[in-house]
Amino acid sequence: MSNQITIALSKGRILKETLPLLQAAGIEPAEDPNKSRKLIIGTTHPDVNLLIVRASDVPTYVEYGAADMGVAGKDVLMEHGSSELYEPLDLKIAQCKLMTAGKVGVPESTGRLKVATKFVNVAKQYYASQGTQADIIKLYGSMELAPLVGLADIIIDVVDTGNTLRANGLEPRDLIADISSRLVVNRASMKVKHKLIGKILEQLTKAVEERQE
Ligand code: PRT
Ligand code: MG
Repeated sequence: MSNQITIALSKGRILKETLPLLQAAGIEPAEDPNKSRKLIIGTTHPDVNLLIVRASDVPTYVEYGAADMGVAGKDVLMEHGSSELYEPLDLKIAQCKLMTAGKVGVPESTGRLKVATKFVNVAKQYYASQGTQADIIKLYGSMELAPLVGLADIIIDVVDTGNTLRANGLEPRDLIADISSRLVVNRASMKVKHKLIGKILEQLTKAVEERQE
C-alpha cells in the first residue's frame, strides 16, 4: 500500500468543486461518488483512491494517517485546530465567510451573550479575543433557528449569499474569517510518499492558478 495514496473528500460542494481540480492532476473517480454508495472509490490514477467522509471528519482521517490527503473548509480546520496537519495549498473553492449573525434590528446585548454554533472552539477563541463574556451552545445544524426561539442571541455560521440568514429574519454582523477549502496532507505521508504527493501537489497548484486566470 505504500505506493498508494488516499484522498479524503466530503460529498456536496467540496466534492463538486474539487473534482475538476483533481481531473487536471489526472485523477478521475472510476464511478460517480454522488451516486455510488461506496465509501472507497477507485480512480483513473492507478495509485490513487478517494475516501468519502463527513466534511467535519476530513481533518481526523488525515491527522491519523487513515487518509494521506484531504480537502476541508478552513472553518472545519479552524474548529479542528490541529497543528499536526500540513496545509500546503489553498484550493480557493467553496468560498464563504465565517460570521456572527443576530436578529434584524435587535441590538447586541451588553451583558453575557448566548451564542449558538457548531464551531464551539472558534467561538470561544473569538469571544475571548474580544474580551466578551459568552455562553457557547453547541448545535449540529439549523443554527438559524436558535435566535428565533430564544435559545441564543447570536449564531456563528458560514455565510455565502446570506439568503438563509435573510429568510430567517437574521442579519450578518461581524466577520470572523474568510473561508475557502484547503488541501491538507498527513505529515508522515508527505515524507514517505513524497514523490507521488509532490507531483499531485504540483499539478493541483497549477490547476488552481489556471482557474484564477
Ligand atoms: O453537513 P455535514 O456535517 O456533512 O458538513 P457540512 O455541512 O459542513 O458540509 P457542506 O458540504 O455543507 O460544506 C462543506 C464546506 O463548504 C464548509 O465547511 C464550508 O467551508 C464550505 N461552504 C461554502 C459552505 C457554504 N459555502 C455555505 N453556504 N458551507 C455551508 N454553507 C451553508 C450556510 O451555512 C447556509 O446554511 O449553506 C447554507 C446556504 O448559504 P447562503 O448564505 O448562501 O444562504
Ligand atoms: Mg451540510
